[in-house]
Amino acid sequence: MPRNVVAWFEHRSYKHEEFSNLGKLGRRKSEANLTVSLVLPARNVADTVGGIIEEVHTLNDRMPEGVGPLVDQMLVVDADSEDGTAEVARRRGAEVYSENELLSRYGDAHGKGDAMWRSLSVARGDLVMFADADTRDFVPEFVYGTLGPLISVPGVRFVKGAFRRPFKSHETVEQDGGGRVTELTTKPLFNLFYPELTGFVQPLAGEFAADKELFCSIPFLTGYAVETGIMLDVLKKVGLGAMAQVDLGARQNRHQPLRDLSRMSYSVLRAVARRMRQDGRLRQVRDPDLPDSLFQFSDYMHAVATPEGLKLQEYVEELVERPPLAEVLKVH
Ligand SMILES: Nc1nc2c(ncn2[C@@H]2O[C@H](COP(=O)(O)OP(=O)(O)O)[C@@H](O)[C@H]2O)c(=O)[nH]1
Ligand SMILES: [Mg+2]
Repeated sequence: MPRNVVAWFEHRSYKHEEFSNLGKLGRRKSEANLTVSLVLPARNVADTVGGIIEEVHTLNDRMPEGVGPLVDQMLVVDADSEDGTAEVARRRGAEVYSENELLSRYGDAHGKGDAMWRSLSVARGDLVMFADADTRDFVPEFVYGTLGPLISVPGVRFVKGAFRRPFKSHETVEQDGGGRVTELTTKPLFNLFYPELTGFVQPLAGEFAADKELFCSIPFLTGYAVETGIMLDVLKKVGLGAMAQVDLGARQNRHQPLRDLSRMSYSVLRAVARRMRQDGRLRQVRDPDLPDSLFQFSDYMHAVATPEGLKLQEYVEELVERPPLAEVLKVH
């Protein structure tokens, strides 16, 4: 298993620079007769969504003559935000839907994951890319980098963004202090229960893409469990070999208060627990120190983004168990 993860990491980790030749990318896209929808789930992001849409228009304008735009449809799925998100997005030329009006027979939308699931009912592209709409430093690299392997690497059906996550607090910036739920919940959980996925640097990134057929063939968990569920379900559907990640540089995200992260962590844990039960993995908890262990390795696999690129680090994490002392003293 670790050998597979290491090999996967080597073969399926890309850099956005590899896809920066927009003419080449655009030609491949039109030769394959592909269209792209970009979906931005949005809740009170009036201050950032306009800039993102603008960046994508600019990217489309940069495509060379004759190959057409890279993004054919820009979709904003809005949580009936009260800050004017929908108006801003519409004014900049995006197609805007209220999450509650899409597939309304399912009642009001349950958070981000539900909004994403509903958006598939109006996405027309053969390829669908999701991106968070609360990003301040959104750059075109996010779009062509994430779509790149999907368009140009045969066999790749799912691409996840990877990046460094700075943590800004008042005046100080800690370069890799962000992404706390990912580091403290998702990566340890994957190491124990889904080691196939430990090579992903940002398994919860909101920037990812797949063919629409794949997205339409898997269930979506609602709320903040959505990214975790998609990772597990895509893995089951197409296997690790059809999944890839791409280094997009650095990405600043709006930080959530710690107490909200606690509930987000719980969503991740519940998603993993539900799938483990369904996959029969609950009784196969990986205990690396036990001889009958399903996975014969004791390493903690830690995928990280660094200034020198993506790295997969291995740590030996022993968990030694001492017997109750009373038993030991009885013997002597
Ligand atoms: N439509 C919709 N979008 C949401 C909802 N909650 C969050 N979002 C959007 O989803 C993206 C990521 O959400 P965010 O709360 O920043 O999650 P985080 O980045 O993982 O901490 C942002 O663009 C949000 O505006 C929701 O309930 N409905
Ligand atoms: Mg965010």
